[in-house]
Formats: sequence, C-alpha cells, structure tokens
Amino acid sequence: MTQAAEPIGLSTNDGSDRSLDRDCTTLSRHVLQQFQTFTPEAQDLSALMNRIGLAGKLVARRLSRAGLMEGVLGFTGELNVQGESVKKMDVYANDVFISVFKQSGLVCRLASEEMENPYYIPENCPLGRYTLLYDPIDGSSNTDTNLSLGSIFAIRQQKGEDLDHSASDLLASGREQIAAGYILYGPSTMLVYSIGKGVHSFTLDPSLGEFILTEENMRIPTQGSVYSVNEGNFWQWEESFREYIRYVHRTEGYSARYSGAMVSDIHRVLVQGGVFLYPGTVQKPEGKLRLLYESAPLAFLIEQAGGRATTGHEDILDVIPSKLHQRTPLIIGGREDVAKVESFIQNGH
Ligand code: AHM
Ligand code: MG
Repeated sequence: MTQAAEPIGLSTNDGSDRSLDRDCTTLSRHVLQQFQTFTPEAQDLSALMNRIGLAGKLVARRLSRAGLMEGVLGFTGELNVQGESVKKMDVYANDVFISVFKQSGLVCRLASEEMENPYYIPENCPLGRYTLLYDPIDGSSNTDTNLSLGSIFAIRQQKGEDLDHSASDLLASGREQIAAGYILYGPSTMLVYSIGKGVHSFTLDPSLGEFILTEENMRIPTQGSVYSVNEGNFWQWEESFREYIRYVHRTEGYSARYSGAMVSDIHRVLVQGGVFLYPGTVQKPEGKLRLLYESAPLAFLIEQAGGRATTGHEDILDVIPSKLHQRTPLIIGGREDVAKVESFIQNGH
C-alpha cells in the first residue's frame, strides 16, 4: 500500500512546522547556521551574503521589467577595459553592487569586469577588510533577448594595507577565496553559494522578497551526459579539443547544451552533471573568461560540490594571476567528465 504524501505545511508530532521552518531559512540565517557560532567572522559573512542577495534582488527586479522600461536594454556605446561593448545592464548591475556595499562597513574594495581598477570605499577600509570580486552581468549577450543571465561573486580577505591602491594582494590563487557563488536570473532567481562548507542553493520568493533555502549540500554527478561549449570556435581551437568534440559526437548519449551565459550552463552541469568548456584558441590561448571574478569563483563552488575545474594543465584554484583581468581557459564539471577532456589534452592529439 502506498503511503499518502504528507501535505506541505502540516505540523509534525513535535509541534514544529517544517515548511514554515524552511521558509525561515534565509541566506543570512543559513550562513550563521553553518558556523554554529556568532563569531565576528560568521556575522561578517552572514552580512556580506545578505548584501549580495540584495544586489541580486535589485538586478532581478530591473531585468523582470526591462522590456517595459526606457533606457534599460541595449548598448551604452562604450567599450570596457576588455575592449568589449558595454550594455546598459552591465553598468546598472555594476553600480548596484557598489551602492549596496558602500554602506556595508565591511567591504573596502570591489573589483569587477566592468572597472579597470578596483573601486575603493575609504570610509570602510579601517574596519572592512573584505574585497568583493564580481562579474555583474555574466552572459551579457543574452540581455536583449530575455534569456538567462547571471552574476558571479567571490569574497577575499584583504592582505596588507594596499596604501598605493595597487591591489597586488589580489594576485593570489583561488584558494584564498573565503566565499563564492552566483546568482542566476532565470524563470526564477536563484543564488548558489559556498563558504567552503558545501554548496547551497536558494530561490528568490517574490512574495517574501527573500532568498529561501532550496537545496543544501549539492553534489555534482561524477559523470553526466551534457557537454557545453561554443562549437562555433571549433576551427580556432587546438586539435585536442576538436578530437574531444569528435569523440562526443560519435559516442551515444551525449547532448550539447549552450546558452551563452556560463552561470546558467554551469548551473545545469551542477544539478544534472556534465562539463562546461571555454578553451583558448590558437590566436588567444588564454581564452575569454576572466580568472578572478569568473573562473575562480565557479571553480571554488564546483570543487565544493565534488567536481573539478582546470585550465587543462593546472587546477583553476592554483592559478596565480599576474594581472587583475587575467583570462584563463576553463574546463569545469563532474570529475569523470573533466578527466575525459584532460585525457585528450594529455594525449596531445
Ligand atoms: P560576459 O561576462 O562578457 O558576458 O562573458 C562571459 C560569457 C559567458 O557567460 C559565456 O559562456 C561566454 O562568455 C559566451 O561567449 P561566446 O559568445 O564567445 O560563446
Ligand atoms: Mg562574464
């Protein structure tokens, strides 16, 4: 005899209401729960994640009405430090994070894809020893077509005084990250984060205006069927990547999935398994993606979920950049899937 499912929200024998308890598991509370103490570090990280959540809500709100408002979509006409055309949403989202952290007292510097040099908040610096690294809008090319987008973030502890504003302490490996994650602007807005204690996902409940816990301790499948790569670059890659793609083409069971926004592609890989690749090309061996605020935060997250991230020759988290906007090739996903790509690189096809 099948047992009837327990209605959602039903009080349990001990008098507690599990669905209510779940609705109360907000981002800031979850961070504190993981520390199990109220140390200053736990409180700082809880406050930082709460602020990142606020930035996500502001960006999500604007995106949800973008087509109805003047001056939200399209390009600004400017080029950013990477030489890429800047979209109005890139500028808005970049400013949102600055604005949110200005009053935080916690963050002294912010470094993003859209700013050549870090943005300093001097009034926070005596106490606020954290640096936020972020990509305000990841997958910008999806903006004007109402497709998924993301924001990527990482938090590092500032080392030294940085009196000359060179931010040279940021040129350190991804193992220095103390928290990282992304916000996914899809049919619902999700926030996935790790403070080095597993990976946890939250969904924005618009009726509450809060990110509510959706899944704790996410684990990426060791092997999956999805490969996610822009095959339009096929003839620009090294032969080893072409060989890998030929392998998946002739092997039954693989599916290609590529949205143009790495956050949504990697979210699929995290949940369902597979591998995401953005290799370098013969012309640009370092690829497109930036280490400090794209590849390293996602590598931190995927490793915490039991997966791997590599350049093809070195773990992403071990790469020490020589400049703030350094690019890196990226192969990220389940352990077996990443190992399969590596086997083609090592064989030097
Ligand atoms: P962006 O942050 O400027 O949008 O660039 C990053 C994005 C990734 O999200 C995505 O996987 C990739 O660039 C798409 O690039 P391409 O159009 O070359 O496939
Ligand atoms: Mg990006």
